[in-house]
Amino acid sequence: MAKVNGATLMARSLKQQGVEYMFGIVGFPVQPIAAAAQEAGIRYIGMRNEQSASYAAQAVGYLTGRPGAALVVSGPGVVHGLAGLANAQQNCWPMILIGGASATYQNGMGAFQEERQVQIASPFCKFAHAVEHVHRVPFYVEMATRYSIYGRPGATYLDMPDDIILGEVDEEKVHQAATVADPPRMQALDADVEQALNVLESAERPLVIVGKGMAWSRAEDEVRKFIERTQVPFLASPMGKGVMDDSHPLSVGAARSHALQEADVIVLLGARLNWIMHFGLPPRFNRNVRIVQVDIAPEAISQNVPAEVGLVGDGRAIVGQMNKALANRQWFYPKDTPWHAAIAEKSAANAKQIKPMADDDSHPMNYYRAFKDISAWLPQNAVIIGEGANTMDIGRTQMPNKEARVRLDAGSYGTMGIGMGFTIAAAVVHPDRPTVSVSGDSAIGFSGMEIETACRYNLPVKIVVLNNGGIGGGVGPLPDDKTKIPPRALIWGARYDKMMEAFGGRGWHVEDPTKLRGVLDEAMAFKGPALVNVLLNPEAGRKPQKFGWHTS
Ligand SMILES: Cc1ncc(C[n+]2csc(CCOP(=O)(O)OP(=O)(O)O)c2C)c(N)n1
Ligand SMILES: [Mg+2]
Repeated sequence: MAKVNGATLMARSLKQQGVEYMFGIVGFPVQPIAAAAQEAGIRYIGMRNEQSASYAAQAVGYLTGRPGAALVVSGPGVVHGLAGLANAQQNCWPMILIGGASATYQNGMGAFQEERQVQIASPFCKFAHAVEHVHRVPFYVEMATRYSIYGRPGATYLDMPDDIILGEVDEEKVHQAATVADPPRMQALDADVEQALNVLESAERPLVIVGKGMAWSRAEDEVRKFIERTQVPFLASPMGKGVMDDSHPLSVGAARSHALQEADVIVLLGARLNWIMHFGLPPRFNRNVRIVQVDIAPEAISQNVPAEVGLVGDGRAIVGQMNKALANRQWFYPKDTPWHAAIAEKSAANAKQIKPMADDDSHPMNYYRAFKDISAWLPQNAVIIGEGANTMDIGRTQMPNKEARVRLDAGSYGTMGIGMGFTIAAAVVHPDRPTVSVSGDSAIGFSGMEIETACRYNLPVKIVVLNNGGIGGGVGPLPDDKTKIPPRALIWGARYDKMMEAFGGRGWHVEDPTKLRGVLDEAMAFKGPALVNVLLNPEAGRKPQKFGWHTS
């Protein structure tokens, strides 16, 4: 009778569940799983740190709708992978972490890299389990897949002990599992949809907030129809950007603070009132703001601010319901209102404030000058990854998106180090699109060795490092007394471009802003991985803010 081992069953089961990409680092005991994955037709990408592997796996999940897999060795490999689990949990992105484990018959004996892996993974996972019999591998992979994408998406963990990976069973004895269908799309009650529209109709200063939940549910057509039909101004969350075209006239992006502060009714579409949205509380929000909330998770309704109407279910299905219900109504938000006028006025004032900085050709340059050329250079269909503090926050306002699911950044967990994993994931999922990462010089350091990964697979990623010599700004030349180096300082002008060249890609270093565009064009024309290191003034900062981004 034909026999099959655990590694092969794992690979076949993942493939059956629509898992097309695996990121990992091999070693004891997972090498056979990586080999079997390639054999089964899964694209395997060998990474340099398990953090990046698990960041890449979740980006694949978000971009494709099926979880990506991360494969890590026992003990320290799993511990590194936890960073990705935590990030996936906060972002609500699906992934499956597969941790090798020491053999079950050595449990508790102090085996090589022995760790209580299911226990440490559990707090960050929707489902975490050890596989205890070879024939049950497909059962657990089905469960891990289903939990990762059904309901609120998130991370799952499977523990694969050495003796399960190498153990064999008769093919006939394998517990076959069904293929997980795409998630069912739950709808809201029609009466609640009507109530939501009643609240919206009663608004004087309505605002729609579009979150990445809409991108996840592929609701872009429905959301676009909803905004066009209602004519309500909208604000995108950092990764909800592109569900609506950022350049749409109803976007309040450039008047964010004002819109949040003054809106009297907010329709939250797949976005949470967490720190990114200042918890929905004063002084950043109107004290009496009324909330209509669409979310896939019932327990998310009314988080931080009680929702007047909660619509629980799939974003695309529910916005579609709202569009249908709107067919029976005459109402739309009028074009000539003081609310539109106030938003337009704030946007214009914002643009006026930025213009002199964007036009400033002195060097070292400031952020807005760098972003002027970067955004003019960005191809419209690019996947854009942003990472850093100022680099990411300013980049969010200065690099527009036209499409859904093409903006990835530090996200709900504010994680530095995601950039290279996300960039590599985007490049393998979307070989047809340019992948551009704009990273701070601190941010690039967290996973910088993945530059070798990008070069090894010859992924044509374009990385721009905004080099201000520090975390949120540096000090320029460092003091001779090294004990006096400020904690935020890095080497100003460090040549990250040479890291790229060291591994076979191409790098450029730019100090003169008038040279920046030409260099960016050269980098784009180059067929392989490229890094453009842009020297910024260490003192450059954001335009003066009424409130800081990171504080409430
Ligand atoms: C894992 C992790 N460690 C530390 C931080 C704290 N942190 C926030 S932003 C940032 C880096 C910002 O500097 P940089 O990437 O150079 O961007 P800049 O603001 O200088 O443009 C750091 C270290 C974090 N968010 N995540
Ligand atoms: Mg910096």
